[in-house]
Amino acid sequence: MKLFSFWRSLATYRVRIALNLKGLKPDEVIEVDLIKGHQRDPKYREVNPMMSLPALLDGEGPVLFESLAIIEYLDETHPTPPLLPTDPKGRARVRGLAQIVAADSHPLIVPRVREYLEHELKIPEPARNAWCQHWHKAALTGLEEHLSTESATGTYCHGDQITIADICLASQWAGANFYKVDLKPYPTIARIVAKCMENDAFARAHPLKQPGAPAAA
Ligand SMILES: N[C@@H](CCC(=O)N[C@@H](CS)C(=O)NCC(=O)O)C(=O)O
Repeated sequence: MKLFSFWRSLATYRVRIALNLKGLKPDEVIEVDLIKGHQRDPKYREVNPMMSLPALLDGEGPVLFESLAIIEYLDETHPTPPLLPTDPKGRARVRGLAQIVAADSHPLIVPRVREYLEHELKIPEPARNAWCQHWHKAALTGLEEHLSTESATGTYCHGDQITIADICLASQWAGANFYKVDLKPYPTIARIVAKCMENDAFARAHPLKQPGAPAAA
Protein backbone atom coordinates (compact mmCIF):
# COMPACT_ATOMS: atom_id res chain seq x y z
CA MET A 1 0.00 0.00 0.00
CA LYS A 2 1.34 3.44 -1.00
CA LEU A 3 -0.06 6.70 0.37
CA PHE A 4 0.65 9.97 -1.41
CA SER A 5 0.75 12.50 1.40
CA PHE A 6 1.92 15.87 2.70
CA TRP A 7 2.04 16.98 6.33
CA ARG A 8 -0.29 19.95 5.87
CA SER A 9 -2.91 18.19 3.74
CA LEU A 10 -6.16 18.04 5.70
CA ALA A 11 -7.69 15.52 3.28
CA THR A 12 -4.69 13.23 3.80
CA TYR A 13 -5.05 13.73 7.56
CA ARG A 14 -8.53 12.21 7.22
CA VAL A 15 -7.14 9.16 5.44
CA ARG A 16 -4.28 8.78 7.92
CA ILE A 17 -6.79 8.69 10.79
CA ALA A 18 -8.83 6.00 9.03
CA LEU A 19 -5.72 3.91 8.29
CA ASN A 20 -4.67 4.17 11.95
CA LEU A 21 -8.14 3.26 13.21
CA LYS A 22 -8.07 0.17 10.98
CA GLY A 23 -4.58 -0.76 12.15
CA LEU A 24 -3.17 -0.31 8.64
CA LYS A 25 0.28 1.08 7.90
CA PRO A 26 1.16 1.95 4.30
CA ASP A 27 4.32 0.24 3.04
CA GLU A 28 5.37 3.56 1.58
CA VAL A 29 4.39 7.17 2.20
CA ILE A 30 5.31 9.31 -0.79
CA GLU A 31 5.61 13.02 -0.05
CA VAL A 32 4.12 15.44 -2.56
CA ASP A 33 5.12 18.91 -1.38
CA LEU A 34 2.06 21.13 -1.77
CA ILE A 35 3.97 24.24 -0.71
CA LYS A 36 6.44 23.74 -3.58
CA GLY A 37 3.60 22.90 -6.01
CA HIS A 38 4.77 19.33 -6.62
CA GLN A 39 1.15 18.20 -6.98
CA ARG A 40 1.31 19.75 -10.46
CA ASP A 41 4.38 17.74 -11.56
CA PRO A 42 3.48 15.65 -14.62
CA LYS A 43 4.52 12.49 -12.76
CA TYR A 44 2.00 13.11 -9.97
CA ARG A 45 -0.64 14.25 -12.45
CA GLU A 46 -0.49 10.72 -13.88
CA VAL A 47 -1.27 9.43 -10.37
CA ASN A 48 -4.12 11.87 -9.70
CA PRO A 49 -5.39 13.97 -12.61
CA MET A 50 -6.94 16.45 -10.13
CA MET A 51 -3.39 17.16 -8.88
CA SER A 52 -4.49 16.92 -5.27
CA LEU A 53 -3.81 14.76 -2.22
CA PRO A 54 -4.45 12.18 -1.01
CA ALA A 55 -4.09 9.26 -3.38
CA LEU A 56 -3.81 5.66 -2.31
CA LEU A 57 -2.45 2.71 -4.23
CA ASP A 58 -3.56 -0.60 -2.73
CA GLY A 59 -1.86 -3.53 -4.41
CA GLU A 60 -2.23 -3.56 -8.18
CA GLY A 61 -4.35 -0.41 -8.25
CA PRO A 62 -6.12 1.43 -9.70
CA VAL A 63 -5.12 4.51 -7.72
CA LEU A 64 -7.84 5.61 -5.31
CA PHE A 65 -8.56 9.31 -4.91
CA GLU A 66 -10.81 11.65 -2.86
CA SER A 67 -10.50 11.20 0.90
CA LEU A 68 -14.10 10.16 1.57
CA ALA A 69 -14.03 7.57 -1.22
CA ILE A 70 -10.73 6.20 0.10
CA ILE A 71 -12.05 6.05 3.68
CA GLU A 72 -15.20 4.20 2.59
CA TYR A 73 -13.02 1.79 0.58
CA LEU A 74 -10.91 1.12 3.70
CA ASP A 75 -14.11 0.65 5.70
CA GLU A 76 -15.45 -1.86 3.18
CA THR A 77 -12.21 -3.80 2.89
CA HIS A 78 -11.39 -3.68 6.63
CA PRO A 79 -14.79 -3.55 8.38
CA THR A 80 -13.45 -3.43 11.97
CA PRO A 81 -13.98 -1.01 13.58
CA PRO A 82 -16.87 0.22 11.42
CA LEU A 83 -16.76 3.90 10.51
CA LEU A 84 -20.43 4.21 9.55
CA PRO A 85 -23.52 3.30 11.56
CA THR A 86 -25.67 0.44 10.27
CA ASP A 87 -29.03 2.21 9.89
CA PRO A 88 -29.69 4.17 6.67
CA LYS A 89 -30.71 7.38 8.45
CA GLY A 90 -27.66 7.24 10.70
CA ARG A 91 -25.43 6.63 7.68
CA ALA A 92 -27.00 9.60 5.89
CA ARG A 93 -26.45 11.84 8.93
CA VAL A 94 -22.82 10.81 9.29
CA ARG A 95 -22.13 11.26 5.58
CA GLY A 96 -23.92 14.61 5.69
CA LEU A 97 -21.77 15.88 8.56
CA ALA A 98 -18.66 14.60 6.79
CA GLN A 99 -19.62 16.32 3.55
CA ILE A 100 -20.14 19.69 5.26
CA VAL A 101 -16.39 19.46 5.82
CA ALA A 102 -15.13 17.65 2.74
CA ALA A 103 -17.55 18.96 0.11
CA ASP A 104 -18.81 22.36 1.31
CA SER A 105 -15.94 23.93 3.22
CA HIS A 106 -12.53 22.40 2.59
CA PRO A 107 -12.55 22.81 -1.24
CA LEU A 108 -12.79 26.59 -0.80
CA ILE A 109 -9.51 26.91 1.07
CA VAL A 110 -7.19 24.47 -0.73
CA PRO A 111 -3.91 25.71 -2.31
CA ARG A 112 -5.27 25.90 -5.88
CA VAL A 113 -8.07 28.23 -4.72
CA ARG A 114 -5.80 30.34 -2.52
CA GLU A 115 -3.26 30.57 -5.34
CA TYR A 116 -5.97 31.65 -7.81
CA LEU A 117 -7.11 34.37 -5.41
CA GLU A 118 -3.51 35.53 -5.08
CA HIS A 119 -2.10 35.25 -8.60
CA GLU A 120 -5.13 35.68 -10.88
CA LEU A 121 -7.42 37.93 -8.85
CA LYS A 122 -4.52 39.74 -7.09
CA ILE A 123 -6.24 39.63 -3.73
CA PRO A 124 -3.89 40.68 -0.91
CA GLU A 125 -2.95 38.30 1.90
CA PRO A 126 -5.20 39.77 4.65
CA ALA A 127 -8.26 39.38 2.41
CA ARG A 128 -7.22 35.86 1.43
CA ASN A 129 -6.92 34.94 5.10
CA ALA A 130 -10.33 36.49 5.76
CA TRP A 131 -11.72 34.29 2.95
CA CYS A 132 -10.32 31.14 4.54
CA GLN A 133 -11.52 32.11 8.01
CA HIS A 134 -14.98 32.90 6.66
CA TRP A 135 -15.46 29.45 5.11
CA HIS A 136 -14.06 27.73 8.17
CA LYS A 137 -16.53 29.61 10.37
CA ALA A 138 -19.44 28.84 8.04
CA ALA A 139 -18.79 25.11 8.34
CA LEU A 140 -18.07 25.21 12.07
CA THR A 141 -21.28 27.17 12.70
CA GLY A 142 -23.40 24.66 10.79
CA LEU A 143 -21.68 21.71 12.42
CA GLU A 144 -22.05 23.19 15.91
CA GLU A 145 -25.77 23.70 15.31
CA HIS A 146 -26.22 20.09 14.18
CA LEU A 147 -24.10 18.59 16.92
CA SER A 148 -25.42 20.67 19.81
CA THR A 149 -29.11 20.25 19.00
CA GLU A 150 -29.54 16.74 17.57
CA SER A 151 -30.25 13.82 19.86
CA ALA A 152 -28.09 11.50 17.73
CA THR A 153 -24.96 13.28 18.97
CA GLY A 154 -23.19 11.36 21.72
CA THR A 155 -19.63 11.13 22.93
CA TYR A 156 -18.78 11.51 19.28
CA CYS A 157 -20.62 13.13 16.36
CA HIS A 158 -22.97 10.16 16.07
CA GLY A 159 -23.51 8.19 19.25
CA ASP A 160 -20.60 6.73 21.14
CA GLN A 161 -18.63 5.27 18.25
CA ILE A 162 -16.11 7.00 16.04
CA THR A 163 -17.40 7.57 12.53
CA ILE A 164 -16.31 9.28 9.35
CA ALA A 165 -17.96 12.43 10.70
CA ASP A 166 -15.45 12.57 13.58
CA ILE A 167 -12.58 12.09 11.17
CA CYS A 168 -13.79 15.04 9.10
CA LEU A 169 -14.49 17.14 12.19
CA ALA A 170 -10.90 16.68 13.37
CA SER A 171 -9.60 17.84 9.99
CA GLN A 172 -11.85 20.93 10.04
CA TRP A 173 -10.59 21.78 13.54
CA ALA A 174 -6.94 21.42 12.54
CA GLY A 175 -7.51 23.64 9.49
CA ALA A 176 -9.33 26.27 11.57
CA ASN A 177 -6.36 26.30 13.94
CA PHE A 178 -3.99 26.89 11.01
CA TYR A 179 -6.06 29.97 10.15
CA LYS A 180 -6.30 31.14 13.78
CA VAL A 181 -10.10 31.04 13.77
CA ASP A 182 -11.65 31.95 17.14
CA LEU A 183 -12.91 28.54 18.28
CA LYS A 184 -14.78 29.65 21.41
CA PRO A 185 -18.22 29.69 19.71
CA TYR A 186 -18.01 25.93 19.03
CA PRO A 187 -18.03 24.17 22.43
CA THR A 188 -19.68 20.96 21.23
CA ILE A 189 -17.14 20.55 18.44
CA ALA A 190 -14.34 21.34 20.90
CA ARG A 191 -15.61 18.62 23.24
CA ILE A 192 -15.84 15.98 20.49
CA VAL A 193 -12.47 16.84 18.95
CA ALA A 194 -10.81 16.73 22.39
CA LYS A 195 -12.27 13.26 22.88
CA CYS A 196 -11.04 12.16 19.45
CA MET A 197 -7.55 13.46 20.15
CA GLU A 198 -7.32 11.21 23.22
CA ASN A 199 -7.26 8.40 20.67
CA ASP A 200 -3.79 7.67 19.36
CA ALA A 201 -5.16 7.02 15.86
CA PHE A 202 -6.16 10.69 15.65
CA ALA A 203 -3.22 12.09 17.60
CA ARG A 204 -0.45 10.53 15.55
CA ALA A 205 -2.19 11.33 12.25
CA HIS A 206 -2.22 15.07 13.06
CA PRO A 207 -0.57 17.29 10.41
CA LEU A 208 1.95 18.68 12.89
CA LYS A 209 3.11 15.15 13.77
CA GLN A 210 4.12 14.33 10.19
CA PRO A 211 7.65 14.39 8.74
CA GLY A 212 8.55 17.85 7.48
CA ALA A 213 5.96 19.65 9.63
CA PRO A 214 6.99 22.73 11.61
CA ALA A 215 6.65 22.71 15.42
CA ALA A 216 3.59 24.93 15.06
CA ALA A 217 1.71 26.27 12.04
N1 LIG B 1 -12.02 16.71 -1.96
C1 LIG B 1 -10.67 16.21 -1.90
C2 LIG B 1 -9.74 17.35 -1.59
C3 LIG B 1 -8.41 17.15 -2.22
C4 LIG B 1 -7.56 18.41 -2.07
O1 LIG B 1 -7.91 19.47 -2.57
N2 LIG B 1 -6.44 18.22 -1.36
C5 LIG B 1 -5.55 19.32 -1.14
C6 LIG B 1 -4.74 19.12 0.10
S1 LIG B 1 -5.75 18.94 1.52
C7 LIG B 1 -4.59 19.39 -2.30
O2 LIG B 1 -3.87 18.47 -2.57
N3 LIG B 1 -4.59 20.53 -2.98
C8 LIG B 1 -3.69 20.78 -4.04
C9 LIG B 1 -4.01 22.09 -4.70
O3 LIG B 1 -5.01 22.70 -4.32
O4 LIG B 1 -3.24 22.50 -5.56
C10 LIG B 1 -10.53 15.13 -0.83
O5 LIG B 1 -11.27 15.15 0.14
O6 LIG B 1 -9.68 14.26 -1.01
